[in-house]
Amino acid sequence: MCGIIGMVAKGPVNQALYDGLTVLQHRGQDAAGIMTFDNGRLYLRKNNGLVRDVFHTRHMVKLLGNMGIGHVRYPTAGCSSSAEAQPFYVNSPYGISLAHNGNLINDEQLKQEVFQADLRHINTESDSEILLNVFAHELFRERRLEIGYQEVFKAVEGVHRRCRGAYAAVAMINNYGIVGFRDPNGIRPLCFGRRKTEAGMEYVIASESVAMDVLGFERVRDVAPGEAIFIDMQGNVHSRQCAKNPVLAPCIFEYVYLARPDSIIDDVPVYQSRLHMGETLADKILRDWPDHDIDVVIPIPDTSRTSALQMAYKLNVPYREGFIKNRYIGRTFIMPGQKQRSKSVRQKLNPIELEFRDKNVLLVDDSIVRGTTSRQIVQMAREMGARKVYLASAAPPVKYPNVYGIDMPAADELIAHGRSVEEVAQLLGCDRLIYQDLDDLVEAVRRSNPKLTRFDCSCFDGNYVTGGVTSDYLGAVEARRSDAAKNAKATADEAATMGVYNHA
Ligand code: PIN
Repeated sequence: MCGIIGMVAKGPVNQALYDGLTVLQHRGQDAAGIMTFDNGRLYLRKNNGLVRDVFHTRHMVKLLGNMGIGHVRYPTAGCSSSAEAQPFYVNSPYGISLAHNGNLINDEQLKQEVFQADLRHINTESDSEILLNVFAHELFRERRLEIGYQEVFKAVEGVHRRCRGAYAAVAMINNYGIVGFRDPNGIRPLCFGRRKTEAGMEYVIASESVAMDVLGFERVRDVAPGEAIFIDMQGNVHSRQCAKNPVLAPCIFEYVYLARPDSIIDDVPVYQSRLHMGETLADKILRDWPDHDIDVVIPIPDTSRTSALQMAYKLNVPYREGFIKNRYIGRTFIMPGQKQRSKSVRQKLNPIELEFRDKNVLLVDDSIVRGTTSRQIVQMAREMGARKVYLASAAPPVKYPNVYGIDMPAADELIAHGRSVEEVAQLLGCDRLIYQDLDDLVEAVRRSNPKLTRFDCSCFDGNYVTGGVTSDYLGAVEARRSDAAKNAKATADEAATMGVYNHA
């Protein structure tokens, strides 16, 4: 998962892009980058790390210009080399840079095409570099010295024809402007905003509306699936539907966990959808377990708080904060001769005994993925003296891998994959496990915008909205995502970095 932003303004954009990336930081903490354009030149700073660590004053002063794009990255395929920080850049045609959120599923085939038919070289393992080269090639087809929005939209049409998967992207074309586009299913979010200044209108395209709120922009609307919005350097805005059969099917996991609660995605306030999830989950308990003996509802912070609050209200049971989250998690230092030890859940979440002792507690989480933290949390609740420990998940069982840009483990590492609810409950060690039903989750989100008829729910039901997700493809994804593969890649990356330094 990643966060992207692009801006065409009347004054310098460096600080605004930095601030925008800071509020999109939850979408990726692995790497960050900003590319700006000024007076015929590009300026770039990108590296691994958090936004506040990547950009120092010495970098910021050099990011000149009134137009730029930015990116925060969360690795999707288990890669974390700094060479794959975004934005990416190609110098032909015109000089194009791009920031991408999502994942292409026909990347292998595209990589071949890009090399053999388009005569372009891809230098990283990143599908975002492929997306950039496909876009660049489609723009190059026109072979014009000067272009306008018509050519830009034609190039996006070409991208939609060739690329499969999830992509919300912003691309900056030197001397022309910035185009934002969303795949024909609108799987990953993208929205458009503007701000009036004395010098004229300024425009922004970003993953989430929260970036607009904090920058003082007005959220105009979501970018439609398949649509492209082009803002030229003079500040003229053009938009067009560039896909043949666009069908909006946003990723439902954005509402469950990924997006900030204060964002609005596809006209659904994320916070409100989480309240609704709490309601539908409480309804399920009242329906299936009318004589429940829950004494207290306790959220597992942070995301689940909104749903848990509404659940408690509907169940007419007190809501209590039973876990305190440490906001400042430090680094883990590995001393010579020691093995890496993962931080215990206790270091991140400390329980308050008073809320557990002799009570039947209902713990609420947004989702259960591997189940590793859930198991430890259930254990902690027992150690604190809880009589019964029940666990509710605002999302249905996560059973299938995500191929659209969320870094989820391989299927056999998902605790609910191939297991019944009872089996999962037993593994987690809880007295009762209540999952949201998928229909209820869909209903909870739709209640805020009934026009939404489809969602990508693939990690819950295994239906991949783009089609083309074959078992061969899933096998390859799993091989890349397994813990073993990630460890091997990390060692290789480390060795590569050392090699570079040794030669310098
Ligand atoms: C954590 C949100 N949430 C907690 C993410 C853990 C699954 N996990 C998904 C639960 S927070 S596990 O609110 O952002 O702090 O099932 O893989 O162990």
